[in-house]
Amino acid sequence: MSVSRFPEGFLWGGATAANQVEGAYNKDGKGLSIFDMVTFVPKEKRGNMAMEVRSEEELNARLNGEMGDNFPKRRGVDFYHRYKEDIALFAEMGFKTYRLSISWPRIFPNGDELEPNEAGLEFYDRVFDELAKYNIEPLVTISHYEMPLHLVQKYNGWEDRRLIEFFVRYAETLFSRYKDKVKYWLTFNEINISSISPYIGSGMLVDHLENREQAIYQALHHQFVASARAVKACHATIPDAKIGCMLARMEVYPETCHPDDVLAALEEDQKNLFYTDVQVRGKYPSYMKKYFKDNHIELKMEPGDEEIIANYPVDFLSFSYYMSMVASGSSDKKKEKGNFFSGVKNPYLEASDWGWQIDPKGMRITMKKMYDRYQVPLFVVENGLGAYDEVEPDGSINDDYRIDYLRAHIDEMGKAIEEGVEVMGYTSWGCIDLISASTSEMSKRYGFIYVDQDDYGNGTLERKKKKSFDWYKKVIATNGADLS
Ligand code: BGP
Repeated sequence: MSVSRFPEGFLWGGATAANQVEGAYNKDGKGLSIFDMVTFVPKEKRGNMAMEVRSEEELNARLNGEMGDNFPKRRGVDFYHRYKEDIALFAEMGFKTYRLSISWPRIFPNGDELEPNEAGLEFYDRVFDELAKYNIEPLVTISHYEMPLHLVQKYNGWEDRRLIEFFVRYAETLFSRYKDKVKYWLTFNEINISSISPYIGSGMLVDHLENREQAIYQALHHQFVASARAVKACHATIPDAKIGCMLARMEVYPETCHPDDVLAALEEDQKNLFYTDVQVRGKYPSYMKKYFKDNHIELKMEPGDEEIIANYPVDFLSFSYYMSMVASGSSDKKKEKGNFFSGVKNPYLEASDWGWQIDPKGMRITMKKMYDRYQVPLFVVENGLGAYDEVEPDGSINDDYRIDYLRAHIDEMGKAIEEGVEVMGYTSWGCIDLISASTSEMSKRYGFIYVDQDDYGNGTLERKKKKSFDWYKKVIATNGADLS
Protein backbone atom coordinates (compact mmCIF):
# COMPACT_ATOMS: atom_id res chain seq x y z
CA MET A 1 0.00 0.00 0.00
CA SER A 2 1.27 3.47 -0.82
CA VAL A 3 2.31 5.89 1.90
CA SER A 4 -0.33 8.39 3.00
CA ARG A 5 -0.10 11.96 1.80
CA PHE A 6 -2.28 13.04 4.69
CA PRO A 7 -0.66 14.21 7.92
CA GLU A 8 -0.94 12.16 11.08
CA GLY A 9 -3.99 13.23 13.05
CA PHE A 10 -5.81 14.39 9.92
CA LEU A 11 -9.43 14.93 10.92
CA TRP A 12 -11.52 12.66 8.68
CA GLY A 13 -15.24 12.74 9.21
CA GLY A 14 -18.63 13.94 8.09
CA ALA A 15 -20.80 17.02 8.45
CA THR A 16 -24.44 17.85 9.13
CA ALA A 17 -26.48 20.80 10.41
CA ALA A 18 -29.05 20.77 13.21
CA ASN A 19 -31.88 22.07 11.02
CA GLN A 20 -31.35 19.30 8.47
CA VAL A 21 -31.06 16.30 10.79
CA GLU A 22 -32.48 16.86 14.25
CA GLY A 23 -36.23 17.18 13.82
CA ALA A 24 -38.00 17.60 17.20
CA TYR A 25 -38.50 21.21 16.20
CA ASN A 26 -40.73 22.06 19.14
CA LYS A 27 -39.40 19.68 21.79
CA ASP A 28 -37.92 20.54 25.17
CA GLY A 29 -38.43 24.26 24.88
CA LYS A 30 -36.93 24.83 21.42
CA GLY A 31 -38.17 27.95 19.63
CA LEU A 32 -38.91 28.14 15.91
CA SER A 33 -35.96 28.74 13.59
CA ILE A 34 -35.92 30.42 10.20
CA PHE A 35 -35.63 27.09 8.38
CA ASP A 36 -38.61 25.67 10.28
CA MET A 37 -40.66 28.00 8.07
CA VAL A 38 -39.51 26.67 4.72
CA THR A 39 -41.89 24.30 2.97
CA PHE A 40 -41.16 21.58 0.44
CA VAL A 41 -41.95 22.63 -3.11
CA PRO A 42 -41.97 19.93 -5.83
CA LYS A 43 -39.26 20.26 -8.44
CA GLU A 44 -41.53 21.26 -11.31
CA LYS A 45 -42.71 24.27 -9.33
CA ARG A 46 -39.53 25.70 -7.94
CA GLY A 47 -36.54 25.83 -10.30
CA ASN A 48 -33.39 24.99 -8.42
CA MET A 49 -33.91 26.39 -4.97
CA ALA A 50 -36.73 27.34 -2.67
CA MET A 51 -35.77 28.80 0.66
CA GLU A 52 -36.46 32.50 0.67
CA VAL A 53 -39.24 34.09 2.75
CA ARG A 54 -39.72 37.65 1.57
CA SER A 55 -42.30 39.48 3.66
CA GLU A 56 -44.13 39.55 6.95
CA GLU A 57 -47.37 38.58 5.19
CA GLU A 58 -45.67 35.56 3.71
CA LEU A 59 -44.21 34.59 7.05
CA ASN A 60 -47.60 34.86 8.71
CA ALA A 61 -49.21 32.80 5.98
CA ARG A 62 -46.64 30.10 6.68
CA LEU A 63 -47.22 30.33 10.42
CA ASN A 64 -50.97 29.99 9.85
CA GLY A 65 -50.53 26.93 7.67
CA GLU A 66 -51.80 28.65 4.53
CA MET A 67 -48.79 27.50 2.54
CA GLY A 68 -49.13 23.81 3.15
CA ASP A 69 -47.91 21.71 6.02
CA ASN A 70 -44.89 19.99 4.57
CA PHE A 71 -42.04 21.62 6.50
CA PRO A 72 -39.28 18.99 6.10
CA LYS A 73 -36.75 20.76 8.30
CA ARG A 74 -39.09 20.45 11.24
CA ARG A 75 -38.75 16.67 11.06
CA GLY A 76 -35.16 16.30 9.78
CA VAL A 77 -34.19 12.65 10.08
CA ASP A 78 -34.90 12.45 13.81
CA PHE A 79 -31.28 12.69 14.90
CA TYR A 80 -32.65 14.22 18.11
CA HIS A 81 -33.84 10.78 19.19
CA ARG A 82 -31.49 8.58 17.18
CA TYR A 83 -28.13 10.26 17.77
CA LYS A 84 -26.73 7.24 19.58
CA GLU A 85 -27.40 4.92 16.67
CA ASP A 86 -26.08 7.48 14.18
CA ILE A 87 -22.92 8.23 16.13
CA ALA A 88 -22.26 4.49 16.48
CA LEU A 89 -22.38 4.24 12.68
CA PHE A 90 -20.01 7.22 12.33
CA ALA A 91 -17.68 5.51 14.78
CA GLU A 92 -17.87 2.30 12.78
CA MET A 93 -16.63 4.24 9.76
CA GLY A 94 -13.75 5.44 11.94
CA PHE A 95 -14.68 9.14 12.05
CA LYS A 96 -12.09 11.25 13.81
CA THR A 97 -14.41 14.23 13.80
CA TYR A 98 -18.08 15.00 13.35
CA ARG A 99 -19.14 18.45 12.25
CA LEU A 100 -22.54 19.40 13.63
CA SER A 101 -24.27 22.65 14.35
CA ILE A 102 -26.04 23.74 17.48
CA SER A 103 -29.56 24.95 16.95
CA TRP A 104 -29.58 28.52 18.30
CA PRO A 105 -33.31 28.42 19.25
CA ARG A 106 -32.77 25.22 21.25
CA ILE A 107 -30.46 27.25 23.48
CA PHE A 108 -32.16 30.65 23.25
CA PRO A 109 -35.70 29.96 21.99
CA ASN A 110 -36.36 33.62 21.16
CA GLY A 111 -32.76 34.69 20.76
CA ASP A 112 -33.00 37.82 22.88
CA GLU A 113 -33.58 36.38 26.35
CA LEU A 114 -30.93 36.52 29.05
CA GLU A 115 -31.03 32.93 30.27
CA PRO A 116 -30.49 29.83 28.13
CA ASN A 117 -32.80 26.85 27.93
CA GLU A 118 -31.23 24.17 30.08
CA ALA A 119 -32.95 21.30 28.26
CA GLY A 120 -31.37 22.43 24.99
CA LEU A 121 -27.92 22.59 26.54
CA GLU A 122 -28.37 19.12 27.99
CA PHE A 123 -29.18 17.64 24.60
CA TYR A 124 -25.80 18.70 23.21
CA ASP A 125 -24.08 17.50 26.40
CA ARG A 126 -25.47 14.09 25.63
CA VAL A 127 -24.36 14.27 22.01
CA PHE A 128 -20.81 15.36 22.93
CA ASP A 129 -20.56 12.67 25.59
CA GLU A 130 -21.62 10.07 23.07
CA LEU A 131 -18.97 11.30 20.61
CA ALA A 132 -16.35 11.23 23.36
CA LYS A 133 -17.05 7.52 23.94
CA TYR A 134 -15.64 6.89 20.47
CA ASN A 135 -12.92 9.58 20.55
CA ILE A 136 -14.71 11.57 17.87
CA GLU A 137 -13.83 15.28 18.09
CA PRO A 138 -16.85 17.52 17.62
CA LEU A 139 -16.46 20.41 15.20
CA VAL A 140 -19.28 22.78 16.05
CA THR A 141 -20.87 25.38 13.80
CA ILE A 142 -22.41 28.00 16.06
CA SER A 143 -24.81 29.32 13.42
CA HIS A 144 -25.91 27.21 10.46
CA TYR A 145 -29.10 28.83 9.09
CA GLU A 146 -30.89 28.36 12.41
CA MET A 147 -31.57 31.85 13.69
CA PRO A 148 -34.49 32.05 16.13
CA LEU A 149 -37.52 33.21 14.15
CA HIS A 150 -38.37 35.78 16.81
CA LEU A 151 -35.23 37.71 15.82
CA VAL A 152 -36.64 38.01 12.30
CA GLN A 153 -40.02 39.14 13.53
CA LYS A 154 -38.83 41.66 16.07
CA TYR A 155 -35.54 42.95 14.63
CA ASN A 156 -35.52 41.95 10.95
CA GLY A 157 -32.51 39.81 11.75
CA TRP A 158 -28.96 41.01 11.32
CA GLU A 159 -30.06 44.33 9.90
CA ASP A 160 -30.31 45.32 13.57
CA ARG A 161 -27.06 45.87 15.42
CA ARG A 162 -28.50 44.42 18.64
CA LEU A 163 -28.11 40.98 17.06
CA ILE A 164 -24.39 41.22 17.84
CA GLU A 165 -25.10 41.12 21.58
CA PHE A 166 -27.56 38.26 21.23
CA PHE A 167 -25.14 36.20 19.17
CA VAL A 168 -22.19 36.88 21.47
CA ARG A 169 -24.27 35.90 24.50
CA TYR A 170 -25.23 32.68 22.74
CA ALA A 171 -21.64 31.92 21.70
CA GLU A 172 -20.27 32.66 25.18
CA THR A 173 -22.90 30.36 26.67
CA LEU A 174 -21.67 27.56 24.42
CA PHE A 175 -17.99 28.20 25.15
CA SER A 176 -18.42 28.12 28.90
CA ARG A 177 -20.78 25.16 28.90
CA TYR A 178 -18.78 22.97 26.51
CA LYS A 179 -15.24 24.15 27.16
CA ASP A 180 -14.08 20.69 28.17
CA LYS A 181 -15.89 18.95 25.33
CA VAL A 182 -15.42 21.01 22.16
CA LYS A 183 -12.07 22.27 20.81
CA TYR A 184 -13.03 23.09 17.21
CA TRP A 185 -15.55 25.81 16.41
CA LEU A 186 -16.92 27.67 13.38
CA THR A 187 -18.83 30.93 13.71
CA PHE A 188 -21.17 31.34 10.70
CA ASN A 189 -21.82 28.66 8.10
CA GLU A 190 -21.30 29.95 4.55
CA ILE A 191 -21.15 33.55 5.65
CA ASN A 192 -21.54 34.63 2.02
CA ILE A 193 -25.03 33.17 1.69
CA SER A 194 -26.78 36.47 2.49
CA SER A 195 -26.01 37.84 -0.94
CA ILE A 196 -28.20 35.04 -2.35
CA SER A 197 -30.68 34.56 0.46
CA PRO A 198 -30.98 37.46 2.91
CA TYR A 199 -33.57 35.45 4.83
CA ILE A 200 -31.45 32.35 5.40
CA GLY A 201 -28.13 34.20 5.77
CA SER A 202 -29.28 37.16 7.83
CA GLY A 203 -32.89 36.59 8.87
CA MET A 204 -34.03 39.57 6.80
CA LEU A 205 -37.35 39.85 4.98
CA VAL A 206 -36.35 41.63 1.80
CA ASP A 207 -39.67 43.18 0.93
CA HIS A 208 -39.25 45.21 4.07
CA LEU A 209 -35.93 46.69 2.92
CA GLU A 210 -35.52 50.08 1.32
CA ASN A 211 -32.15 49.27 -0.16
CA ARG A 212 -31.48 45.57 -0.38
CA GLU A 213 -27.74 45.71 -1.01
CA GLN A 214 -27.10 48.30 1.65
CA ALA A 215 -29.00 46.16 4.18
CA ILE A 216 -27.15 42.99 3.20
CA TYR A 217 -23.72 44.56 3.66
CA GLN A 218 -24.79 46.21 6.90
CA ALA A 219 -26.05 42.86 8.19
CA LEU A 220 -22.75 41.28 7.16
CA HIS A 221 -20.82 43.94 8.96
CA HIS A 222 -22.70 43.05 12.11
CA GLN A 223 -21.87 39.39 11.53
CA PHE A 224 -18.18 40.16 11.03
CA VAL A 225 -18.09 42.05 14.33
CA ALA A 226 -20.05 39.29 16.09
CA SER A 227 -17.75 36.64 14.65
CA ALA A 228 -14.59 38.50 15.77
CA ARG A 229 -16.06 38.92 19.25
CA ALA A 230 -16.81 35.20 19.33
CA VAL A 231 -13.18 34.48 18.38
CA LYS A 232 -12.06 36.67 21.27
CA ALA A 233 -14.45 34.99 23.73
CA CYS A 234 -13.52 31.51 22.53
CA HIS A 235 -9.80 32.09 23.09
CA ALA A 236 -10.44 33.63 26.49
CA THR A 237 -12.60 30.74 27.67
CA ILE A 238 -10.96 27.78 25.90
CA PRO A 239 -7.28 28.63 25.36
CA ASP A 240 -6.55 25.39 23.50
CA ALA A 241 -9.51 25.74 21.08
CA LYS A 242 -9.34 26.67 17.42
CA ILE A 243 -12.08 28.71 15.81
CA GLY A 244 -12.58 29.30 12.11
CA CYS A 245 -14.75 31.03 9.55
CA MET A 246 -16.72 29.19 6.86
CA LEU A 247 -17.11 30.20 3.22
CA ALA A 248 -19.14 28.69 0.37
CA ARG A 249 -16.16 28.71 -1.95
CA MET A 250 -16.77 29.44 -5.60
CA GLU A 251 -13.64 29.05 -7.69
CA VAL A 252 -14.27 31.05 -10.85
CA TYR A 253 -12.64 30.37 -14.23
CA PRO A 254 -12.58 32.80 -17.16
CA GLU A 255 -14.65 31.56 -20.08
CA THR A 256 -11.74 32.20 -22.48
CA CYS A 257 -8.32 33.85 -22.32
CA HIS A 258 -9.87 37.09 -23.52
CA PRO A 259 -8.75 39.73 -20.98
CA ASP A 260 -12.39 40.76 -20.44
CA ASP A 261 -13.22 37.22 -19.35
CA VAL A 262 -10.11 37.01 -17.17
CA LEU A 263 -11.02 40.26 -15.49
CA ALA A 264 -14.62 39.14 -15.00
CA ALA A 265 -13.39 35.93 -13.35
CA LEU A 266 -11.03 37.85 -11.10
CA GLU A 267 -13.80 40.17 -10.01
CA GLU A 268 -16.19 37.32 -9.31
CA ASP A 269 -13.47 35.67 -7.29
CA GLN A 270 -12.93 38.83 -5.27
CA LYS A 271 -16.64 39.00 -4.53
CA ASN A 272 -16.35 35.51 -3.08
CA LEU A 273 -13.08 36.04 -1.19
CA PHE A 274 -14.19 39.37 0.28
CA TYR A 275 -15.60 37.53 3.31
CA THR A 276 -12.41 35.65 4.09
CA ASP A 277 -10.36 38.77 3.37
CA VAL A 278 -12.23 40.36 6.27
CA GLN A 279 -12.27 37.36 8.59
CA VAL A 280 -8.74 36.06 7.99
CA ARG A 281 -6.82 39.22 7.12
CA GLY A 282 -8.82 41.36 9.52
CA LYS A 283 -9.86 44.27 7.33
CA TYR A 284 -12.14 45.34 4.52
CA PRO A 285 -10.25 45.00 1.23
CA SER A 286 -9.77 48.10 -0.94
CA TYR A 287 -11.69 46.66 -3.91
CA MET A 288 -14.76 46.37 -1.68
CA LYS A 289 -14.43 49.93 -0.43
CA LYS A 290 -14.47 51.04 -4.06
CA TYR A 291 -17.51 48.84 -4.75
CA PHE A 292 -19.36 50.38 -1.79
CA LYS A 293 -18.52 53.87 -3.02
CA ASP A 294 -19.61 53.17 -6.60
CA ASN A 295 -22.88 51.66 -5.38
CA HIS A 296 -23.68 54.27 -2.74
CA ILE A 297 -23.41 51.78 0.08
CA GLU A 298 -22.48 53.36 3.36
CA LEU A 299 -21.76 51.02 6.23
CA LYS A 300 -22.56 52.28 9.68
CA MET A 301 -19.68 51.35 11.93
CA GLU A 302 -19.19 52.09 15.58
CA PRO A 303 -15.88 53.02 17.16
CA GLY A 304 -14.01 49.82 17.92
CA ASP A 305 -15.57 47.74 15.10
CA GLU A 306 -12.51 47.88 12.86
CA GLU A 307 -10.20 47.14 15.79
CA ILE A 308 -12.11 44.06 16.89
CA ILE A 309 -12.14 42.72 13.32
CA ALA A 310 -8.40 43.44 13.01
CA ASN A 311 -7.43 42.04 16.40
CA TYR A 312 -9.41 38.81 16.32
CA PRO A 313 -9.01 37.08 12.95
CA VAL A 314 -9.90 33.40 12.76
CA ASP A 315 -7.42 30.60 13.42
CA PHE A 316 -8.27 28.69 10.27
CA LEU A 317 -10.36 28.92 7.14
CA SER A 318 -13.00 26.31 6.49
CA PHE A 319 -15.07 26.09 3.36
CA SER A 320 -17.63 24.12 1.40
CA TYR A 321 -16.71 23.08 -2.11
CA TYR A 322 -19.12 21.38 -4.49
CA MET A 323 -18.31 22.83 -7.91
CA SER A 324 -16.51 25.54 -9.85
CA MET A 325 -17.99 28.41 -11.83
CA VAL A 326 -17.25 30.21 -15.09
CA ALA A 327 -17.39 33.96 -15.66
CA SER A 328 -17.74 35.76 -18.93
CA GLY A 329 -16.88 39.36 -19.73
CA SER A 330 -19.97 39.59 -21.92
CA SER A 331 -23.23 40.00 -20.07
CA ASP A 332 -25.56 37.96 -22.30
CA LYS A 333 -24.16 34.53 -21.44
CA LYS A 334 -26.55 31.86 -20.36
CA LYS A 335 -26.37 31.27 -16.63
CA GLU A 336 -26.04 27.83 -15.15
CA LYS A 337 -27.80 27.18 -11.86
CA GLY A 338 -25.57 26.04 -9.04
CA ASN A 339 -25.26 25.81 -5.28
CA PHE A 340 -27.09 29.08 -4.66
CA PHE A 341 -24.83 30.84 -7.18
CA SER A 342 -24.81 30.98 -10.92
CA GLY A 343 -22.35 31.27 -13.76
CA VAL A 344 -21.73 30.24 -17.33
CA LYS A 345 -21.76 26.57 -18.34
CA ASN A 346 -18.37 24.85 -18.44
CA PRO A 347 -18.28 22.55 -21.51
CA TYR A 348 -15.49 20.43 -20.00
CA LEU A 349 -17.39 19.36 -16.91
CA GLU A 350 -20.28 17.06 -16.14
CA ALA A 351 -23.04 18.22 -13.84
CA SER A 352 -24.99 16.49 -11.08
CA ASP A 353 -28.74 15.87 -11.38
CA TRP A 354 -29.18 19.29 -9.80
CA GLY A 355 -26.92 20.98 -12.35
CA TRP A 356 -23.91 21.42 -10.07
CA GLN A 357 -20.79 21.21 -12.25
CA ILE A 358 -18.47 18.55 -10.88
CA ASP A 359 -14.82 19.61 -10.77
CA PRO A 360 -12.39 17.73 -8.49
CA LYS A 361 -9.33 19.50 -9.86
CA GLY A 362 -11.06 22.78 -9.05
CA MET A 363 -10.81 21.82 -5.41
CA ARG A 364 -7.01 21.61 -5.64
CA ILE A 365 -6.89 24.87 -7.57
CA THR A 366 -8.98 26.61 -4.98
CA MET A 367 -7.04 25.19 -2.04
CA LYS A 368 -3.76 26.32 -3.54
CA LYS A 369 -5.14 29.74 -4.26
CA MET A 370 -6.61 30.25 -0.80
CA TYR A 371 -3.48 28.99 0.95
CA ASP A 372 -1.28 31.27 -1.16
CA ARG A 373 -3.50 34.20 -0.25
CA TYR A 374 -4.02 33.58 3.47
CA GLN A 375 -1.31 31.24 4.76
CA VAL A 376 -3.59 29.79 7.42
CA PRO A 377 -4.66 26.15 7.76
CA LEU A 378 -7.63 25.12 5.63
CA PHE A 379 -10.40 22.72 6.61
CA VAL A 380 -12.69 21.18 3.98
CA VAL A 381 -15.92 21.02 5.97
CA GLU A 382 -18.33 20.28 3.13
CA ASN A 383 -17.92 18.37 -0.10
CA GLY A 384 -20.09 15.68 -1.62
CA LEU A 385 -22.55 14.59 -4.25
CA GLY A 386 -26.29 15.08 -3.90
CA ALA A 387 -27.88 12.25 -5.89
CA TYR A 388 -30.95 10.02 -6.16
CA ASP A 389 -30.19 6.63 -4.59
CA GLU A 390 -31.97 3.35 -5.37
CA VAL A 391 -32.49 0.63 -2.82
CA GLU A 392 -32.07 -2.68 -4.68
CA PRO A 393 -34.47 -5.57 -4.02
CA ASP A 394 -31.80 -7.17 -1.83
CA GLY A 395 -31.60 -3.97 0.26
CA SER A 396 -28.21 -2.84 -1.04
CA ILE A 397 -27.51 0.70 -2.23
CA ASN A 398 -24.78 0.81 -4.82
CA ASP A 399 -23.71 4.42 -4.89
CA ASP A 400 -20.61 4.06 -7.05
CA TYR A 401 -21.20 7.55 -8.47
CA ARG A 402 -20.76 8.96 -4.96
CA ILE A 403 -17.59 6.98 -4.38
CA ASP A 404 -16.21 8.26 -7.71
CA TYR A 405 -17.00 11.85 -6.78
CA LEU A 406 -15.46 11.63 -3.32
CA ARG A 407 -12.43 9.65 -4.48
CA ALA A 408 -11.57 12.23 -7.12
CA HIS A 409 -11.94 15.14 -4.70
CA ILE A 410 -9.97 13.50 -1.90
CA ASP A 411 -7.23 12.64 -4.38
CA GLU A 412 -6.96 16.28 -5.45
CA MET A 413 -6.92 17.36 -1.81
CA GLY A 414 -4.04 14.91 -1.28
CA LYS A 415 -2.15 16.52 -4.15
CA ALA A 416 -2.71 19.97 -2.65
CA ILE A 417 -1.26 18.68 0.62
CA GLU A 418 1.76 17.25 -1.23
CA GLU A 419 2.23 20.68 -2.74
CA GLY A 420 2.43 22.22 0.72
CA VAL A 421 -1.11 23.31 1.52
CA GLU A 422 -1.84 22.92 5.22
CA VAL A 423 -5.13 21.07 5.73
CA MET A 424 -6.63 20.18 9.10
CA GLY A 425 -9.27 17.77 7.94
CA TYR A 426 -12.09 16.77 5.64
CA THR A 427 -15.74 16.30 6.58
CA SER A 428 -17.89 15.17 3.69
CA TRP A 429 -21.31 16.79 3.59
CA GLY A 430 -24.39 14.93 4.75
CA CYS A 431 -22.60 11.81 6.01
CA ILE A 432 -26.07 10.56 6.83
CA ASP A 433 -28.93 11.39 4.43
CA LEU A 434 -30.66 14.60 5.47
CA ILE A 435 -33.02 17.32 4.30
CA SER A 436 -31.54 19.46 1.51
CA ALA A 437 -30.78 23.05 2.45
CA SER A 438 -31.68 24.62 -0.88
CA THR A 439 -34.69 22.53 -1.88
CA SER A 440 -35.93 20.81 1.31
CA GLU A 441 -35.91 17.51 -0.55
CA MET A 442 -35.13 14.25 1.17
CA SER A 443 -34.51 12.63 -2.20
CA LYS A 444 -31.33 14.68 -2.74
CA ARG A 445 -29.05 12.38 -0.81
CA TYR A 446 -25.39 12.77 0.21
CA GLY A 447 -24.93 10.08 2.84
CA PHE A 448 -22.87 6.98 3.45
CA ILE A 449 -25.91 6.05 5.51
CA TYR A 450 -29.30 5.81 3.85
CA VAL A 451 -32.37 7.01 5.75
CA ASP A 452 -35.74 5.56 4.81
CA GLN A 453 -37.85 8.69 4.37
CA ASP A 454 -39.33 10.44 1.34
CA ASP A 455 -39.97 14.09 0.49
CA TYR A 456 -43.30 13.98 2.32
CA GLY A 457 -42.02 12.44 5.53
CA ASN A 458 -43.20 8.89 4.77
CA GLY A 459 -40.86 6.06 5.76
CA THR A 460 -39.54 4.10 8.69
CA LEU A 461 -36.45 6.28 9.25
CA GLU A 462 -34.47 3.06 9.28
CA ARG A 463 -30.73 3.55 8.67
CA LYS A 464 -28.91 1.39 6.08
CA LYS A 465 -25.26 1.36 5.04
CA LYS A 466 -24.61 2.23 1.42
CA LYS A 467 -21.70 0.83 -0.59
CA SER A 468 -19.82 4.09 0.09
CA PHE A 469 -19.92 3.32 3.85
CA ASP A 470 -17.28 0.59 3.62
CA TRP A 471 -15.32 2.55 1.06
CA TYR A 472 -15.02 5.60 3.33
CA LYS A 473 -14.19 3.35 6.28
CA LYS A 474 -11.21 2.03 4.34
CA VAL A 475 -10.15 5.56 3.31
CA ILE A 476 -10.08 6.61 6.95
CA ALA A 477 -8.42 3.41 8.17
CA THR A 478 -5.55 3.96 5.72
CA ASN A 479 -5.40 7.71 6.40
CA GLY A 480 -6.29 8.33 2.77
CA ALA A 481 -3.59 6.06 1.32
CA ASP A 482 -6.11 3.63 -0.20
CA LEU A 483 -8.79 5.37 -2.24
CA SER A 484 -9.51 2.37 -4.48
C1 BGP B 1 -24.34 24.09 1.80
C2 BGP B 1 -24.94 24.15 3.16
C3 BGP B 1 -25.42 22.87 3.69
C4 BGP B 1 -25.84 21.86 2.64
C5 BGP B 1 -25.07 21.88 1.36
C6 BGP B 1 -25.69 21.12 0.23
O1 BGP B 1 -24.61 25.27 1.15
O2 BGP B 1 -24.02 24.65 4.11
O3 BGP B 1 -26.33 23.13 4.71
O4 BGP B 1 -27.10 21.49 2.64
O5 BGP B 1 -24.81 23.17 0.91
O6 BGP B 1 -26.75 21.86 -0.30
P1 BGP B 1 -28.14 21.23 -0.63
O7 BGP B 1 -28.64 20.67 0.63
O8 BGP B 1 -28.95 22.35 -1.10
O9 BGP B 1 -27.89 20.21 -1.65
